[in-house]
Amino acid sequence: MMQELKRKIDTKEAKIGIIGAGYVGLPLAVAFAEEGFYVFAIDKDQEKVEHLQKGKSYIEDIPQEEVKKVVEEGLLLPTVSYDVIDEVDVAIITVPTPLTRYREPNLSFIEEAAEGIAERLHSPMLISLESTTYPGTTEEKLLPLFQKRGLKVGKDFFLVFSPERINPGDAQHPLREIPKIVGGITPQCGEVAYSLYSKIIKKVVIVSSAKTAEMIKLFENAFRYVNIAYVNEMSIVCKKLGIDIWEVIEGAKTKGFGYIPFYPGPGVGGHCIPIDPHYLRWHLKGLGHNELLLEIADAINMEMPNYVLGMATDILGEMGKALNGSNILILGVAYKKDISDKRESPALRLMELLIEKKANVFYSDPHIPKLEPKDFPSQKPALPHLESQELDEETLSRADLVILATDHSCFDYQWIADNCDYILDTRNAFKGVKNCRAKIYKL
Ligand code: SAJ
Repeated sequence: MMQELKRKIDTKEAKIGIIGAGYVGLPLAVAFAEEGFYVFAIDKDQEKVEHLQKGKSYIEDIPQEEVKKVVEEGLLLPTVSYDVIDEVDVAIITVPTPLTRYREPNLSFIEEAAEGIAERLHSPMLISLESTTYPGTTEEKLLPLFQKRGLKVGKDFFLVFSPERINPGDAQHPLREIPKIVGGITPQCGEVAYSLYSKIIKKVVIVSSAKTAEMIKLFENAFRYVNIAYVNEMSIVCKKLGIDIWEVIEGAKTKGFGYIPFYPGPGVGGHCIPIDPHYLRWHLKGLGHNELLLEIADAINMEMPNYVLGMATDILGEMGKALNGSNILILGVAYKKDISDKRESPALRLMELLIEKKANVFYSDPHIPKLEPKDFPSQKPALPHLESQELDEETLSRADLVILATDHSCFDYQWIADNCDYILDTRNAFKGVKNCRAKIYKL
């Protein structure tokens, strides 16, 4: 069976079903289709499927013409139906793995996808789980579901975990260039997945097990989370010592080895970094191990919006003003620079805190035209509907305090600093500004 499946992959006869056509699944589907595979992009969002069927892209990194071409060639087949799994040789799961409101893993999307496959499992077939999850998910959750069909893993079907490493907005690291980790339930599983992913990705690395691959993803992202927490705390320490953290970081960078620069900010946003460590922590708690470092890192990173709120309060205090009734302009609400993704954005948490203190909050972010109550962490209906303000002299003059939360490249920092009085810079974005009107405070 393995040889038959590998042959179909090598000859590109193999049909691929990708479940979850989001920022991970869609680029993967387009890449396989461009290689000449028939690819079903399976998504329960009818609107997304219709968009794709019209050859339209809803992912910034995937150009319209790339989608249009493979759809018109009949190689990319968008559908809402799992029934197509009956005819695929490969099924790849790229569904979201968010947190619940209580910051615990929400595996419901993976379970739904796995059940959809299990009902239609046939031989031979490769299943690859890409969604970030805790070590053991593939072996403990997916494998038993598939084995119930009476088929043998590593013989009749092949099961791997292969972490997604898509980096939205990062043109330097396109999908084909990002090394792909593959960990199989059996060595044969890893081999089959290796032959599949090698068709579209330059470097594929087989590791010894699915749970090793699951751990690698969490390990690499928890590394970021902890190091960002470290530099966030050091920014608070340096403030107390009257030392410029940004100069300290630049100084440490001169060493040139044994040090990797991270930068303080208003908090940690995104769909990976603040989320993934919780999958590990939650799993370890279940095993009776209280993971301390991640717990402390989370506390520090989650506290940053509050810390920035405190700085804003002190700055307004110097003007004899209170937060209550002050006009605060937030520059940049995306979770990081030059993208339009606002998931878990710390700027939104900061805005919520300011609104709770009855400040008049408005924002300007060319990447994010509007905000609704559901965009804010608490999702309280009482939160405002806001629209991104045109960044002109009138908007700036309305602000008692301008807070730079996301350092988009499109902002003209010299012009901003020349046209307002007080700035709180949480990203050192104004470092190049000279002789300006504004008094600039920074983390
Ligand atoms: N952040 C800081 N200080 C830093 C770095 C990041 O405050 O020094 C903040 C960002 O502002 C953002 C959050 O942390 O709010 C996450 O930033 P990120 O640069 O880690 O960006 P992400 O979330 O897009 O992370 C992705 C990850 N890619 C995948 O998981 C496939 C990560 O592994 C990449 O290293 C990262 O992009 C990247 O390098 O851009």
